[in-house]
Amino acid sequence: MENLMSSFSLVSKMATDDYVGFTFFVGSMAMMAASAFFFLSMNDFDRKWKTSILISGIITFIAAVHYFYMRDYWEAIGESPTFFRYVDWTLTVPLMCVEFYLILKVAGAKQSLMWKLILASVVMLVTGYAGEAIFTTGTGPALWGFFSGVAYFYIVYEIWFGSARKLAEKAGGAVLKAHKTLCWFVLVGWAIYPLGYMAGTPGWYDGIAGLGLNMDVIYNIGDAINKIGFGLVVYAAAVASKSENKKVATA
Ligand SMILES: *C/C=C(C)/C=C/C=C(C)/C=C/C1=C(C)CCCC1(C)C
Repeated sequence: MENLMSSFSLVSKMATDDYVGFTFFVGSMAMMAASAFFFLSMNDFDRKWKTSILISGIITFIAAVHYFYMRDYWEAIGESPTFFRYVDWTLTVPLMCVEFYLILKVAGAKQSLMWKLILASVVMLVTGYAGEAIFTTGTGPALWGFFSGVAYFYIVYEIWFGSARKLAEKAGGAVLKAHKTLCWFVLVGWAIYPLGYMAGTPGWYDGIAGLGLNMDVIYNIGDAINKIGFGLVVYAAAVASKSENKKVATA
């Protein structure tokens, strides 16, 4: 009976100080809840914003599915689920670039802007994966982390000072406000990830693991802020633009 029970058991015991397991678990629930919220509220808005909110929901939904896998992987194997992590990011970060483009489309953003951001984000993630999973010894993590950082700063530059900025200013109102907030997410929220990378590189800052702040805990906090927060900014912009339109209509 005991054997039967354990072979049917879907959960394993989670230690009370297993912060990685805990944040994977809470993360999967938060991502699911956020997805339900975005999917159920998207029909309150006109077409332009509906697509943006749909994508917010797809981002958190893709993350939720990966979080289920990552939690299980962590519980079963006790290692960082680097592969699933980067598959998740490679799907969701380009979708965040699509969000930037969709928001700026009213101001005449061209698809080339979207592709530039997507390409830079893929370079950032592929080189980050190389430093985290392939070239893990000697100068490998520093070198590939540096390449990844260059791509990251290109994205920061493009949205803060490049053509994306000019388009946002042209659009004004709710669009400009959302763009500015999302710019801060990329500058500050996304900077959490290189900190996680450094905490995960042996001999660098892995000492802060003593605080329970290991690489995966840092990545999980970053994901919650950036995926759910990012989506909520888009949602808030949709709400604001709705009341802007109402004002125009009744004026
Ligand atoms: C939802 C997931 C998001 C927003 C992931 C973002 C990931 C990054 C901004 C990662 C950046 C990295 C660097 C800038 C250098 C070191 C390697 C990375 C991949 C951790």
